[in-house]
Order: sequence, then structure tokens, then C-alpha cells
Amino acid sequence: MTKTILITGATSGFGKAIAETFAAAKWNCIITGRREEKLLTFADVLQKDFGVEILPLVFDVQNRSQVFDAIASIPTQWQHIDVLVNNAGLALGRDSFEVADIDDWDTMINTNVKGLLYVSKAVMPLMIANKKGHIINIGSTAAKDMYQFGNVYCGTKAAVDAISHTMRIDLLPHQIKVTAIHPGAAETEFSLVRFKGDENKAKQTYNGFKALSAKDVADTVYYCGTLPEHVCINDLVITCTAQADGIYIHKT
Ligand code: NDP
Ligand code: 8X3
Repeated sequence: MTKTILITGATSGFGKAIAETFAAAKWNCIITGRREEKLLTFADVLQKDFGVEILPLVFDVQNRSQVFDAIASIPTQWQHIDVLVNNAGLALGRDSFEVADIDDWDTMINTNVKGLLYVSKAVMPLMIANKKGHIINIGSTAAKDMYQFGNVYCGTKAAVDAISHTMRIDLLPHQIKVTAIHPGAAETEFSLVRFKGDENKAKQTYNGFKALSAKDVADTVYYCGTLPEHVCINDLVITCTAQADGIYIHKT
């Protein structure tokens, strides 16, 4: 039977690469994001390139009713979701606690933590009814090692780490796997968003070393998502070779 994956934040970066990787392996994909035009164009490309079924859903993960309405709108034939990837997320700013913007904090908490909770809570009943499923949460090395000026971003990803663990415990009776994948620095739109469109600052983040690509992370998600039913990778940290942890990067 053809399998189905739901990926949040599939208009760029990891989410886009994850959709391409699973579509190439003939999975049907439910892809989501806020940028409607990008999402619909990408859905067409995936359908044409890989001959699979794609269901695009436009919603903001921060908006509870939008999330629950979007998931409730999924047609019956799509409701057997094998894998959910909670990927939508962002960092905003990299400033010391006392000068950081409170609105940025709200957006990060609402997206990275509450958004992940809303989507999981909306999709979970479908997986429970199917008596199987796999939730893959995208954390970060920022969940494991706190860095200067990372304050609330690190906090949200530490929350993703903890929530993944507790989700795994609670979902044991339903045989639903929960995996947290924690990538280090990867060149996507992430830094452009973090530095609010400042291309120079975004580029500087990746100067002097070869960062992960979105495809590296997508391949890791694919590996975790296609293991035998009795095997679950619970927690996985992936960095480029130049990065040792959340803090130390060897730059030349
Ligand atoms: P990108 O900025 O390239 O992609 C982020 C995706 O999230 C976009 O598709 C965006 O879609 C979506 N998104 C953001 N906010 C919302 C929202 N409120 N509602 C719905 N979708 C949203 O970044 P990455 O691919 O790098 O990041 C993906 C995840 O990986 C994030 O959780 C990030 O924290 C994490 N991460 C990134 C690392 C990196 O170095 N790049 C390293 C470790 C973790 P749209 O704008 O269309 O809504
Ligand atoms: C993204 C990686 O190092 O900018 O989660 O926090 S980092």
C-alpha cells in the first residue's frame, strides 16, 4: 500500500527536501506552509516529477483553529498518515536577553512549541485509529547546548526535546513511534529569516565551513521513517563534520 507522510513547513529548507525525498520513494505527501503560491507550485512540481499524490494545506501552525480545521479537512482516503514530520519552525533574532524583542519570543514559542503541539494533537487521533504511526519532531543542537544570545530559540528547541520524550512515553500503548532529530547548522532560509532578510549576516553564518544541506537532513528523516516497525530511533543529533556540538564549529 502507498504510504503517506505529512510534513509541516514544506515551502523551503528541510521540509521541502523531505517532501522531495519521500515523493521520490513514491510516498504520497501532505505538504503545508503559509506561503500559498510557493506551496501550490511545489505541489505541482512534485506531482509531475514523481507521479505521486500531493495534498497541499495552507495554514499557520501558530493558529489553533486553522490547524484543527486544516487537519479536519483531510479527505478520508488521505487519513492513513504513516509519518508526521513537525518541521515548521524558526529563529528570530540573536540578541542578548535584555535587548531581545518580546514579539520575536512570542513568535518562536507559538511556532516551535505551540504549533508542534497543535499539529500533533490534531493528527494523533488519526494515528491512534490506525493503530500505528510515527511522529518525527525537528529539534536542533540548540536543544542540547545553549549558546550565547540563543536564549528563547534554545528554550523552544529544548522544549521540543522534552515534549518528544514525553510524547513517546504517552503514545507507547498505541505503538506510535516518536523520534526527535536535532540538526546542527544547515544552509536553508533559516538564517535569512533569523536575521530578518539581512543576506550578509545570513551568509556569514556559514562562512569558513561546509554546513549540512537540507538533503542531508531529509535523508536522515527518510532513514528514521522507513525502519522496520519494531525499531524506533528516539533521539538523533546530526551535524556537519566541522561542527562538534551546538557551540563548537571549526571555521577556516
Ligand atoms: P526554512 O526557513 O528554510 O524553512 C522553515 C519552514 O517552516 C518554511 O517552510 C516555513 O513556511 C515554515 N514555517 C515557519 N513558520 C511557520 C508557521 N507559523 N506556520 C507554518 N509554517 C511555518 O528553515 P529550515 O528548513 O532550516 O528549518 C526547518 C526546521 O528545522 C525549523 O524547525 C528549524 O528551527 C529547524 N532547524 C534548522 C536548522 C538550520 O540550521 N537550518 C538546524 C536545526 C534545526 P512558510 O514561511 O511558507 O510558512
Ligand atoms: C539551528 C541551528 O545553531 O542556529 O537550530 O541554533 S543554530
